[in-house]
Amino acid sequence: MRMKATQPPCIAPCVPPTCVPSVRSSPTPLVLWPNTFVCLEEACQSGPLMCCVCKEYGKHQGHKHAVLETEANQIRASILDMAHCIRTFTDEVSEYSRKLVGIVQQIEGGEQIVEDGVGMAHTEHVPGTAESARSCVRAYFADLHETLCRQEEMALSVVDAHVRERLIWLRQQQEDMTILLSQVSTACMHCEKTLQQDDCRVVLAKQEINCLLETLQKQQHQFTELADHIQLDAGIPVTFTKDNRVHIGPKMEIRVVTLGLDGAGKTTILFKLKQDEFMQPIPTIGFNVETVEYKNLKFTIWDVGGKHKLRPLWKHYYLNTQAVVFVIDSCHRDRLMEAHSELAKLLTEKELRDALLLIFANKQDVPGAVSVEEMTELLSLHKLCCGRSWHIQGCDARSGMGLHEGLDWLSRQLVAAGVLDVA
Ligand code: G3D
Ligand code: MG
Repeated sequence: MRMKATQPPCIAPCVPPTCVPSVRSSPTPLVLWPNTFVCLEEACQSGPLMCCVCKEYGKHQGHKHAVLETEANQIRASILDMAHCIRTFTDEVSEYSRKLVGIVQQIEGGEQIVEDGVGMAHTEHVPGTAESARSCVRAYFADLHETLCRQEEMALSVVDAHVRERLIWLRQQQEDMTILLSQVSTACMHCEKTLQQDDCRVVLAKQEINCLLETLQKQQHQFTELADHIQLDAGIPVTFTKDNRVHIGPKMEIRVVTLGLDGAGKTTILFKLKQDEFMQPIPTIGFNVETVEYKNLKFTIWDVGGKHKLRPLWKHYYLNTQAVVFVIDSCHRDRLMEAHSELAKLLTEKELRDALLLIFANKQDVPGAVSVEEMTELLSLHKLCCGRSWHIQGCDARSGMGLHEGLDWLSRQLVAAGVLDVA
């Protein structure tokens, strides 16, 4: 609120002074301000001359200074104005203070008197916003805690199942080894016994001994094969996904489905990731499936044919898919809208609701290819993919440029931070 500015009071006369001759014999001329002084005596009311020329000057007492009166009136008016402003200002400050008190009460809450059904008054606690916010936080964390407990239980049950299976297998192995050792020791004892017999019995035992040695060799061979393939390691490597699922084992398996229009470069991408070398792709009839290992992830990539007639089959590959790789041919501007409409259809599929979406803007090596920024704009990706984890990556499937960056994004999304490089 602004206060009205007031003029500083002006005491100086408004009219320049004039010299008039004094009626009294005064040695110096009297300096007068015309119409400044008026005589208030009744006799002078009809002609309020300046006092100095009033006939009865000296006797008349009530003289008024007109300039001062005007000045004073102006000051009075501005004081009144200011008083009005101050009143408004005071009202506003009081109103504001009242609101502050109300807000403090609303935050802190308090007691209020209410009547019950039989007209008895009693006090009731009214929760403030602080209490409501605290309750809200408590409810959120209780929910989170419950979810975490459930997830922890599930993760522990995965570990327990793994340990149980592993121990069953190891105990089975222990039993097999005990049987094997006893068979070997029986064979040894038999051989030793035969060695101590006379020539005739040794010759007679030849076939039996040969049979025994053959069995032993076979068992030894089987054992060596088994020992070569099985790592006797007590470690239980654990990896967590971002949604707090646990994975046990050195590689976490991820099911990925690669979709897109025909000719976009899906098969070329798959081959490049798999073999790291360029192969001449042939149009995909049905699907290709390959396992690509990357960091501690093992991607099972389904490359499904993109021809118009094959697109209704895409939905058969959605189940349990953790990520969709949608490939777009960046040098085919006239097919961008078709790609957009297929992508839009995909995103409405219930089974892909939680799937990550990696868009490969392929063929970036071709001059005039639509850039990642332009593609994002043209396909309104921010709007289309709103609410889900998505990423667009420019790539050139022939050279492999950009492919690993795309997989890196996927692995960052799938594996909880900090446990990506499981030993
Ligand atoms: P699809 O599986 O999505 O149907 P393909 O697509 O992998 O069969 O690829 C279609 C064509 O695009 C192939 O060419 C392939 O070599 C080419 N291609 C794929 N990726 C790229 C890329 O990044 N750059 C360039 N320049 N070409 C690419 P042909 O000639 O065999 O049809
Ligand atoms: Mg193909």
